[in-house]
Amino acid sequence: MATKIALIVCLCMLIGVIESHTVMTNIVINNQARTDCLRPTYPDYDANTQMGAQWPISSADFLQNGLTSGNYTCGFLPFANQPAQAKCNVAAGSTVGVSYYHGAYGTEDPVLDQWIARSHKGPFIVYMARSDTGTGNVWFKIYQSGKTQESTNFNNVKWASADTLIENNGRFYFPIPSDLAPGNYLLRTEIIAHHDTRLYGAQPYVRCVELTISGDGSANPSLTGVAIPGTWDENDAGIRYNIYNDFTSPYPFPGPAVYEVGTGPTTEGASMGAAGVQSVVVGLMAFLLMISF
Ligand SMILES: [Cu+2]
Repeated sequence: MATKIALIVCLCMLIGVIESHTVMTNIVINNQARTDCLRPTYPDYDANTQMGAQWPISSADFLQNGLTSGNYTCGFLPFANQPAQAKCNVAAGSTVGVSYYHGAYGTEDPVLDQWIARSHKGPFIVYMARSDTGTGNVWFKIYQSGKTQESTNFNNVKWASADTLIENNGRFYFPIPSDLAPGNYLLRTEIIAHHDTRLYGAQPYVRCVELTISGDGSANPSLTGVAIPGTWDENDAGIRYNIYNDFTSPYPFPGPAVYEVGTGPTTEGASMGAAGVQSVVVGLMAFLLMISF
């Protein structure tokens, strides 16, 4: 009996180790943590598939779902293309947070590693798309953070993940562009953990949130957006980056440049700005003057 119990305990610990990565668990808007506008993901642990919510969408030991699969858009299918229970209202220009959870798994520090294991070094990147599905050339990057402290000593180099995330008690904060046209958007968060470069370069942790943006902006950067997947793959320099060998060189972020407020294309047929209305009125008056002579 004692050996049976010992065996069960041992198996549970093994499952814990297998599952020990991280997952985004909520979005913090106006100091309120919301879970209802997150796209679904795996249940915490699925015994049938031996998969869990905390799995990266690809890794050295999970090759079949790479950065060219539909899983890369918002996370594991079929979960991640199911609608969220609700959309979260966010004012353009406001700062939001997202939280991660790991649990006291494995042999690393159970307190400090409750959000993510400290080994999981890499960037944190956020995209948005004015889209319900995230398919097509719709994604634009709104935020990225790579190395947060440079050093020629590996032990003193800090990364957004896991160093800054752990320092911030499991949360990243970033601003929503202030000039976005109001409407429904997907927000896509991605941690790319670079601790395991053996086969596949990286472990991306991806999840999407459904937002309704409010404000009086008119920018629609999705008009010049990129496809995810499809714009880069597992051979991208930012995926292949080796944190142990390359840490003194700049981190080459995958994907496009971060969207700069004020530079975006505006929504076709969107409300005309005051200057636009003025020029139409002036033009019409000139035309009436012309035909009256
Ligand atoms: Cu991991």
